[in-house]
Amino acid sequence: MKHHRAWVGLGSNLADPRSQLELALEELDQLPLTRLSIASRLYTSRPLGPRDQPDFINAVAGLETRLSPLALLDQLQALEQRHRRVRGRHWGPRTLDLDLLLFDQECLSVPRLTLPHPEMARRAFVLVPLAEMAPDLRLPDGNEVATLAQALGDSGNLKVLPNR
Ligand code: A4P
Ligand code: MG
Repeated sequence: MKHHRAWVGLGSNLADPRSQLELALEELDQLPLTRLSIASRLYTSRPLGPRDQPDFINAVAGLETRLSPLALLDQLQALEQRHRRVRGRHWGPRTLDLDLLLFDQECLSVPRLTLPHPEMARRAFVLVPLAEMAPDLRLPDGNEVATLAQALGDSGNLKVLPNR
């Protein structure tokens, strides 16, 4: 079975976001037929969308997987559910959000999954961590991640989270 390279965006703004992300990175490495090959630093950013919520912590992970895109999405959604369950439903829907950003150079549009992730080219909290790990990476449309990241500049006030 062929190995694929997948990039996953992680986000959290509830219930100790740093711990949510650190645990999630370990859990990504434990998924079936999958290993974590690289993880970005953790970043804080102001919420995109409704502003009356806490700042986010975001990161991006590079996976090597033999799962199909939809099988990987199943695993990511199950992992999100586990974080919600552990923390209880009162914590709301943002204890852990996992977005499948890229899967090789595949373009896909089915109801459950759009590849590349349709918002990624507009989000500094995705592009900057991704460019940090893979400066030469391009989207299937030919755009370079690092160039897109630079074009967004300081949108969202993205900052590297200091070590604890
Ligand atoms: N889906 C389709 N394509 C994909 C894909 N490439 N990756 C479907 C993941 N899921 C994909 O996702 C909704 C549905 O999208 C899923 O059923 C899946 O089949 P969800 O995570 O359940 O719903 P959601 O999180 O409420 O919506 P969505 O669209 O994922 O929200 P986003 O885009 O993740 O935005 N601001 C900062 N600074 N940092 C953040 O991380 N995140 C959000 C959430 C808003 N503002 C933010 C951040
Ligand atoms: Mg999501």
